[in-house]
Amino acid sequence: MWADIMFKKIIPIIEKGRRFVITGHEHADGDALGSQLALYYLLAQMGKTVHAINCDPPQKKFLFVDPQRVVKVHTPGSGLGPFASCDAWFIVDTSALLRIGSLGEVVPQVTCPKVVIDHHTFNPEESFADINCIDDKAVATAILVYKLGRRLGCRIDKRIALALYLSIYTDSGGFVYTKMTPEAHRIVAELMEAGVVPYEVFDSLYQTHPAAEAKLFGRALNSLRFEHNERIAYMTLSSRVYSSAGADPEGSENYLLNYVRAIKTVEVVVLLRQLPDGQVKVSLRSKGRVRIDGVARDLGGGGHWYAAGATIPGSLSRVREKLKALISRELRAHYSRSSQDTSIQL
Ligand SMILES: [Mn+2]
Repeated sequence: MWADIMFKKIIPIIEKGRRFVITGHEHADGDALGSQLALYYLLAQMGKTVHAINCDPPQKKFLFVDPQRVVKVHTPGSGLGPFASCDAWFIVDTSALLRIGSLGEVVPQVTCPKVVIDHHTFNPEESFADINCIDDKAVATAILVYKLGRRLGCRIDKRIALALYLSIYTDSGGFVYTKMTPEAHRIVAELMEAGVVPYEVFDSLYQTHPAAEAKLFGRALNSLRFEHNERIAYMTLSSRVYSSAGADPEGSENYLLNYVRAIKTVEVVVLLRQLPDGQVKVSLRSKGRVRIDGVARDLGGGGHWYAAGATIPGSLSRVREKLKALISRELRAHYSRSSQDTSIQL
């Protein structure tokens, strides 16, 4: 395995070195933060001096894995500081310099080896590291960090186990995504033996919604309309609804979209939300068969194939009409490509 060959290069660097820096990608998800913290505590266990630094602060919901707040936030323009004398700079959960924000300007300036540990598809054009330890079959970067820790002869203590667990749990969608393996389950078993309590992680991550959000949910679901044989779901929310519900719109949006996307017949979910400035924020989610990035682009926005959005001027009803036409177009294109499903009436 490629990662094994890379471990042979990384281990002597760690064994000989004394000071290390670890960085995760911007807007760190559970895997980026968990891998970063696990590696931090593994190196600290070996008696090394370690700095963990990102371009932006961790999301609040993940702070339970970093009670000592070891992950610091970089101040752009603050110079090289303690990093100038480091023996290696680890970048976890990305191999692209663009994904580490303001630190992308600092990393190329230091002379020490840059070591990427990652599980995303490797793009040589975006690569900057001296060593790329990548296994794109791994369900999480944390699997590689775990294996590296084992090869270094480290103990997986509770702090490390919790960080690794957060990574694997979130990046596997709760151990169900297609990259999940028996090996990853065995590692998870070991993390539980080290003291991780799955229910506590679940509780910290997912049972933290404010009560006001439930009211907002009710209003949003009241506005739910279906089109195209329940394949497209629309929700519309005026700015008045949000202010009266008292919930944080950004925080509840994803939850709402995922809930509606889970309806069996639904292929695409559309949420139209009126912003205080009168514009309409369009959020689109697809189940993974109909691409919606083109729709977002046509509205002047963007995003991924199956999760995209745009912010546009106009009334809720005008924007909705515009979207109906664009999404019908995508559906027609999709179903004319897929010959299996000929029963669909548009
Ligand atoms: Mn990841």
